[in-house]
Formats: sequence, structure tokens, C-alpha cells
Amino acid sequence: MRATAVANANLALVKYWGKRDEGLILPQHGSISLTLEGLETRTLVAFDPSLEEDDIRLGGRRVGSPRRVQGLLHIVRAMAGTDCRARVESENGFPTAAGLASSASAFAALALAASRAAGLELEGAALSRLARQGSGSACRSVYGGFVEWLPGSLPDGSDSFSVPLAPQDHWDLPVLIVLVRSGAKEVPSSEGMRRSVETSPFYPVWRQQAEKDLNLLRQAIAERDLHLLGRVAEENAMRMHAVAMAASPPVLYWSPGTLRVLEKVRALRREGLHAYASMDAGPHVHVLTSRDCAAALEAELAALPEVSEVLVSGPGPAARLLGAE
Ligand code: 2P0
Repeated sequence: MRATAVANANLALVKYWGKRDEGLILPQHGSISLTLEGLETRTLVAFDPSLEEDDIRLGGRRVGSPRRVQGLLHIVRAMAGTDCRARVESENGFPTAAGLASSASAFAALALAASRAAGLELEGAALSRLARQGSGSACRSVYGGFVEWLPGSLPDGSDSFSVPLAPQDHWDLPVLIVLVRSGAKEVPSSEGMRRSVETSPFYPVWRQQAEKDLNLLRQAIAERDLHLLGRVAEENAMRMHAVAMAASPPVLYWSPGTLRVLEKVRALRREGLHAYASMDAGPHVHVLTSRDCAAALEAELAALPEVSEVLVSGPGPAARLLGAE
């Protein structure tokens, strides 16, 4: 009746940006990500007949009734045929306060721990589908290495889940996570996506281009072609932000530090270093590089006054169970 699972965050190289079904969390188009080493969420779920309501703690602090966590627990209860309430204890091993996204690792770990604690043996597509219903990007964190989320077309979402493209050890691809100082609170990504789909004049073009980017990125991964991967990932990220900026009202995730890092990445690239940038729904910048350039790049970026911290990551493992009883 209890299980503990760990899952890693992921960086989308071709981004998921827009839903076709808000309730089931079904995307408008496919996406491809890299699961990230070292950025982990650890979650314990214990079903306990003595509880009258779910007891959910994040980082040791009790939180009221987070709608999405309870939604996922309800799905698991329905699948397992129980109405037993659960204790959930979740810890992030990386700085969430700095604004790094944690929903992918959080919901992948929750899906694995909750399903196992309820006596379900979900793996692969079934586990990915469950994680997706907590947070879209979580369906990719079920696998390690390079992962593709197949958008599917069925209204019930049964064909919308992730598949592994290449394992963690396929490519030693360092990723620097450059945390920039920023003050303003961001628009949540689900709201940014909704506004983009409904109001951005660029949205139809974004959707079409995503298909082209997916094809190029699959090729770059298969051939371990850093130039192609970096170019596609950087252009895709810039387009996602352009789509969001063109929404009404506009959604702007960047801070001055974001531009400073982008400028530096370009300058270092002109000097011959391998460096390509990607930004999610926030001001921080992920920089894709090669092993021989990583240390020099890290030093250059950490020296910028707008940068508070540089985390070094790379391809990470699949979601895994630490224990179940
Ligand atoms: C991604 N992002 O592909 C994109 C790129 C942010 C930018 O998925 O509403 O927390 O839970 O499905 O997964 C972040 O959004 O959104 C995200 P929901 P999620 O990684």
C-alpha cells in the first residue's frame, strides 16, 4: 500500500506548446525531450484507510488540495477500484524557488509511486498516459534519454503517450542550466499555452513547423549531430516564445538576464565553442554543448552578473521505483 519513486525533469528540444483537450491534457502536436540528469523529484505515496482526506506534503509542508495531484490520485483509485485516501510526500532535489519547472519530474514520480502503491503494475505507455494526466510534460519523464511524446488523435487520449527514442548512454550531451536573476512572476505555462492557441496569429504556423522540427530532431539524435540538434532546438525555442509574445495579452517569459545569456551564447559560438540555447516557460536558459566545450562555457556564463547559478546536467535516467510494500 506504499511506494516511493524518483523521476527526473526533462528539457523539451521540440516544445509542447498548446493543448487540444484541457481536461485530458492532450497536445496539439508532438514534442521531443531529453530527460535531465540530477534534477530529481522523490515521491512517497501511502494509501491509508484511516485517512479521511488526502494528506499532501511538498518539501515537508502540507498543501491544501492541489487540484492536479488529487485528480491523478482519483484516476489511480478508479483504476485500482479503491476509494482509500493517500498520504503523499514529495521532495525536489533542485531549486524550484529559482523558477525551474518541476511538474514533469513531480507528476512522473507521483504516477509511478501512486500506481504501484495501489497495486497496479503500470509500465511504458500505460504509465506515460497516467503521468500525462497530471502534467503534459510528465509523460516524457517516464523514460530516460531522448523521448518523443506522440500526440495521438483519439478523443479519449489513449494514443497520446511517450516512447523512448534513444537511451541515456546514447550521447554524452552536456546541458548547462543557466539560472538568471528575475523578479516578475511568470504566467503559468498552461495559461500561456491557452492564450497562444486562442489568440496568437502565429499559432497555426507554429503547429506546422513543429512537424518539420520533429523530423529534423529525430535525425540529429540518430546521427548524434550536435550542430543540427542545437540549431533545431534553439530555433524551436525562439519560435515558441515568439508565438507567446504575439498572444493577446502578450506572454513574455524573458528577463534582461535571458537576453544577456542569449547574446553571450551567440558570441561564444562565433568564437568556435559549441553552444545552443533553449528556454522554457520562464527566464532561465538551457545551453546544449559538447564535452570539450562544457567547462569553458560554464565559466563564461557563470561570470555574467545577471546569472545567479549554473547547474551542469546531461542525459538522465527513466523514472524508477525505490521501494514498494
Ligand atoms: C515542454 N513546457 O515541452 C513545454 C515547453 C514549457 C515550455 O510542458 O499544463 O507543466 O501541465 O500540460 O507540462 C510546461 O508545461 O503543462 C511545458 P501542463 P506543463 O516542456
